Amino acid sequence: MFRRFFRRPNPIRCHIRNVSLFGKDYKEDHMTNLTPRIINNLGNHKHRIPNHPIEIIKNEIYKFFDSKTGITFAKFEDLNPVVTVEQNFDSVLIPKDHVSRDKKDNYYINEDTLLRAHTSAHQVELLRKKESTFLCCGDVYRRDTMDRSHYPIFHQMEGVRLFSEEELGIPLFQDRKQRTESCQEHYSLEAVEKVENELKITLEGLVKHLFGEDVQYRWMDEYFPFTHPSFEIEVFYEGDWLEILGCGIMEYQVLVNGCSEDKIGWAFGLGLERLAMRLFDINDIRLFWKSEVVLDQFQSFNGDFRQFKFVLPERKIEPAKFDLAFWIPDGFHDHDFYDIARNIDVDDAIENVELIDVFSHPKTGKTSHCYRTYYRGALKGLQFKDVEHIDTAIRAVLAEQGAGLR
Ligand code: FA5
Ligand code: MG
Repeated sequence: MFRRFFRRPNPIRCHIRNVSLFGKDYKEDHMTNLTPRIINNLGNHKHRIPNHPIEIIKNEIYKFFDSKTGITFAKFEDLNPVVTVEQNFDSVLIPKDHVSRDKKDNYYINEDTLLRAHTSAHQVELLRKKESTFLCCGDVYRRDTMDRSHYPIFHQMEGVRLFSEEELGIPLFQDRKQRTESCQEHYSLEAVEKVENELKITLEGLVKHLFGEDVQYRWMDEYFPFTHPSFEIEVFYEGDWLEILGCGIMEYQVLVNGCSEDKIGWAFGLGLERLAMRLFDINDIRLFWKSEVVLDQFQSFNGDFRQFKFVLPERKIEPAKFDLAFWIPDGFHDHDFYDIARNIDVDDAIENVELIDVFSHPKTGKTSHCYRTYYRGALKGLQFKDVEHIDTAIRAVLAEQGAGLR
């Protein structure tokens, strides 16, 4: 599907040089931080693999929207994950200096192009195609921490529903001069209340459809640059609250960008892995990538998604621990360490990594980081001899990048 070029072959080089993705060539620049590990998994979307738990959840959400809401949502699940900075950030009003644009958090192909970090990247593009009621599902990519609930590739579903004045039956617009906590400056309070109510009823219906009437969930106020007001839903899981989705009333300017300036609308974005983890008791996000085991068990899935229980692999050996301390190169971030480790650890032997110590030398001004890496496979325990080569390769890349190993 895609070719890769290295200027000079180097098996441990972390970042790519020039790359061809889905038949298009991209040039590297100062923003490039895409790794071979990510490229090799690009397009490997779990939401389209029959009987994969991510696909099962996707279909169950489709079923809810198709049968319970009384309206038709158009569905998009094959949009290119390679998007422009404009699509991912500008089109949804993310300010130029917003932290979410940071190189440490995203996989940039170059300064203009990245792998989408959320499915909201497609809101405006679909609105411009005159879609006004849709669900959009896709693989998303983020440089993140390394533990049992974070993976650099996961899947989101975006939902958007617009309303015209005619549909809502009340005036949409009112020049309110200033926005308040509960209402944007352009819309009438009545219209916002009605749409917000519709959003909340819809999403509460979805949560109950998935988890049952007695599910413990709660609404939290949130902030997103592209919705106002904004909310999150959390569900109770393993003794704690787990965030499953963000949502809100779409910013009027997003509708303007999407050539839909005569409407009002809601949007949400949810994480499919999080839903599947809670629903099927899959307690390690790496399991979604162990197709042989996951597909084998879900082969017998009979459609009763609430009764189905995933049998977790039994791992008898405790994680093997390695500590690694080094003087960080300029601009080094903990996400850089996790990404170096992920790029080398192609079989997912690492269960989690903790930054256990940060120390600044009073005389030299240098900073040292110490990381503790826990090695244990999602399917089986691992011994020192199984993972030593990974630790050695991580050290070699750090040295190549100018880290002073201690
Ligand atoms: C967003 O990505 C917004 N685009 C969502 C949105 C859309 C808000 C439309 C308003 C309107 P957030 O970063 O919180 O928001 O991610 C949304 C969901 O994706 C989370 O609630 C969670 O379920 C899931 N998610 C986020 N990060 C991860 C991760 N590292 N691993 C697994 N799931 C994740
Ligand atoms: Mg969030």
